[in-house]
Amino acid sequence: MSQTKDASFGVKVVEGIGGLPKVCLSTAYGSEAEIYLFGACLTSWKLENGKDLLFIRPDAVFNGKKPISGGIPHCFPQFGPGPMQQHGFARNMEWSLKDSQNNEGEPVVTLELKDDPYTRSMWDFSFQALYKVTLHSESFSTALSITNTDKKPFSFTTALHTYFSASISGVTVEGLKGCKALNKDPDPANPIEGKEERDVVTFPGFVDCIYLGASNELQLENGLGDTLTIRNTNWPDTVLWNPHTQMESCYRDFVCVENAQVGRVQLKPDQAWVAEQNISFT
Ligand code: TA6
Repeated sequence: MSQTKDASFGVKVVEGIGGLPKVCLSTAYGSEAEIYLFGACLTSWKLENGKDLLFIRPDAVFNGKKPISGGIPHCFPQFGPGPMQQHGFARNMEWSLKDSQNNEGEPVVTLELKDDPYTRSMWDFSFQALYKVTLHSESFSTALSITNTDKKPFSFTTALHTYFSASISGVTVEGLKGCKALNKDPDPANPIEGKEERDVVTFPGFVDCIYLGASNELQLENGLGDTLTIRNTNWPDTVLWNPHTQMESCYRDFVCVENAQVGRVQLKPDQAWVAEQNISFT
């Protein structure tokens, strides 16, 4: 890929679908990303060739109420089902754009979410979430930090529920061999414990599996001819999900490979937890 400089790179906020504000990032090298402030959802990541490597489900709504189904929704402060709504509240709240910069042709934005009466009604703690996204020529990086701004301790679980564009019959994920697996198929309420024995995981049917203590580097072949490397720091777990015929209209076109923190993180007042990921085209 050429590394030609272009003057029209940077960060701008425009009206997206449904009139929702969206932050558009573009590098000097032609790559682009879009992040809706609603849910701090990174909905699009394109390389110079214009191909979107992320996926938005056809049933996604952009109404500022329901979470955006696709891209990279946040699950916070709860991953999956539990006392709160599924995957917590961060994905259905408007985050604010706290900072935006250009570092030598690579845009960096930081989005922020804080507690308010709505979050307090479900989770009675004061917190600050900061989500920093940096777009590079052939990759992007995210850093999520959660700070306890309360006077009492709290705990949470979280994930970045990434939807990748894919052709599911050709998808493979490498790097999970040896991990402890919690397989939610057939009963999500009673996951079956096991160990991943395969070098290469494929998606011949319904898949919903949590891998504990996963590698900090995975390789995803998306079945469309692209290889992506998913690296992380301090995201201890990985979740693989494809709904198969539960979503007949679109299951062939995406796969979710999620960096997750399924065990509870405990934070004392003023403590912070930070986890980073980098997703690169190889
Ligand atoms: O991360 C996998 C998962 O937790 C699945 O169990 C499935 O429920 C999925 O997320 C979809 O969640 P959503 O609420 O976005 O439809």
